Amino acid sequence: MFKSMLTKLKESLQKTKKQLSESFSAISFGRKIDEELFEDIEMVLLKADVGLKATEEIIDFLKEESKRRKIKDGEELRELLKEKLYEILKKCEGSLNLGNEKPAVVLFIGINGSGKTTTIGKFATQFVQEGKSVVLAAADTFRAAAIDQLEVWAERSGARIVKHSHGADPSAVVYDAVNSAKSRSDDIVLIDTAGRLHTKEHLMKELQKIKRTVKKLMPDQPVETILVLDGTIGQNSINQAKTFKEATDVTGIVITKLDGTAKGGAIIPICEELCIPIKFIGVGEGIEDLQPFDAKAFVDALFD
Ligand SMILES: Nc1nc2c(ncn2[C@@H]2O[C@H](COP(=O)(O)OP(=O)(O)OP(=O)(O)O)[C@@H](O)[C@H]2O)c(=O)[nH]1
Ligand SMILES: [Mg+2]
Repeated sequence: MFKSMLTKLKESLQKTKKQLSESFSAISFGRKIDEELFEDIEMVLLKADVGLKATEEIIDFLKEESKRRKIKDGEELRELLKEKLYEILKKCEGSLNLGNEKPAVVLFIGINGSGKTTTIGKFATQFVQEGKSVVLAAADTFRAAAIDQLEVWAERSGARIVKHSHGADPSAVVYDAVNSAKSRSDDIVLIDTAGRLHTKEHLMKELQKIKRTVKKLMPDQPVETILVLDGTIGQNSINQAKTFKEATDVTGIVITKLDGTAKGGAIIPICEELCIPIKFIGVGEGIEDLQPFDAKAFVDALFD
């Protein structure tokens, strides 16, 4: 990872760092290791949005390993915590699956305002900079301003946009986008969809229809399906994600808005409970503020 990216990551995780590793140090440094200390650490982890299940697992690990390695004080426990978080998060790294044909198809889904369109804009910019030809499919035909918003991103990034009018069938837009990209041998189609509550069944069905549409045109091509989760809502995104996962095959996660939230610790239960690769993270509103998720860089940024 480039140095500038690491700096940005550190900056954006400041609040989470305070909530997680700095609170940990504050209560554990200079203390002897006993049951009372573990109870205090448990509180710190829970407050940092690490969640009940992951917290229990981490505490068990700290107890066992501190005994086994004959660790005597809180400072050394910090290294153990780092080690455990890395072990958990490492399992969730993953890169985009763009398949072997042209175009690659990436579908973005998630609840209202989670950051889908912005994330698409960031991806489009990065792909165009790599010399790829990118098509944006304006399949959010529900919200009036959504098509205009995507159009701005198309201009900014240098991607081509395929759009229909407000209220059109999203699958029809997707059909046109993928079909035209296929005939022009474009590299990638990024599909923007309307924000939807995971509890609305007909909206979830719509996602399945979009996928079937792609599959009809490109039966052998994977549809990389990215669930965009808002990092500022912390653990609340887990239940949301579970319902999306039930409705459709989610193949990757992007967690946005990790800058400016203290709830970034939720990435740990998101990783543990969903078992879906976290492929990228959003660390700001700018074009360049999308980074591949790198477990080591993430843990280092939280602790160093
Ligand atoms: N700070 C910060 N803001 C972000 C990030 N990603 C998105 N945003 C902001 O979040 C807000 C919503 O982003 P959109 O991309 O419009 O979200 P959406 O999921 O497309 O929203 P709907 O189409 O209404 O469902 C915007 O103000 C974005 O600038 C991020 O990583 N960091
Ligand atoms: Mg949008």
